[in-house]
Amino acid sequence: MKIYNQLLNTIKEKGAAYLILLDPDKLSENKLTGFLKHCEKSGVDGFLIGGSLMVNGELESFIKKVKTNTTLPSIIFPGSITQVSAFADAILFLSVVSGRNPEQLIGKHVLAAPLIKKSGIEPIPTAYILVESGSTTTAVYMSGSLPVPRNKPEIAAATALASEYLGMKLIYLEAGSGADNTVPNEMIKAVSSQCSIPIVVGGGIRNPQTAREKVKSGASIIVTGNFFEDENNWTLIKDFASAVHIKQSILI
Ligand code: 1GP
Repeated sequence: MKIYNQLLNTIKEKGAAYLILLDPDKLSENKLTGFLKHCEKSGVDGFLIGGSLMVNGELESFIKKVKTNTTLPSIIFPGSITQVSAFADAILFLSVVSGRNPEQLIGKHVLAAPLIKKSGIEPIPTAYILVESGSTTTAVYMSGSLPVPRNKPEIAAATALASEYLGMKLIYLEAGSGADNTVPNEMIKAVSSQCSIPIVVGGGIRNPQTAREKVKSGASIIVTGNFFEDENNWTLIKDFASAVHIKQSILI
């Protein structure tokens, strides 16, 4: 549980952790090195790597390049069972607990488990809760399941609590990459009032203030992806990091 414990330590020290999602389809390998350096000096705590739909990117060579250019943890955020690589540090072992599609709840996991064992990387059991966010997101479509209605925080809270009782180590409240609306603060508060494991929040977060609101509502890990696909936004990475690191900053 090395990487999981490292995340817990970061949460304890800084108040919350800030992870950036790297999608090999969207970040070209020639821009990658510069981006990683920028993230390191801006206070990012680690990377998620993957995507619901990987069309062009070659995951293995991408992860190798990430690992040679940063010492920050590289955690696979798999969209399918082909996204397992021994070169990463860990993998979110995601079960789409918001849905009722058995393949996404346990089926794919049976196929992936031996591959993860063989790779030697650390699986982090994660309850993945898709939250309705305006229009149909890739994650919802690809999972073949319904998201939790955004005005039903009590459903998210009960789902998260059941997941914790089942032994999950993280709750991931996902609005979806590029979501119109982020996970509602009320929902994060409801989940946090029920659960003692860390809550990850991602999807549609486009400014540091929003990231800070999610942390104040009870998120322990914030994930952003899309926003930094535009190189002009890279100077804002440090503002996101200090907004998330609520124990360390006086900002916002
Ligand atoms: C990670 O899917 C998110 O949970 C990333 O979302 O690309 O909208 O930041 P964005």
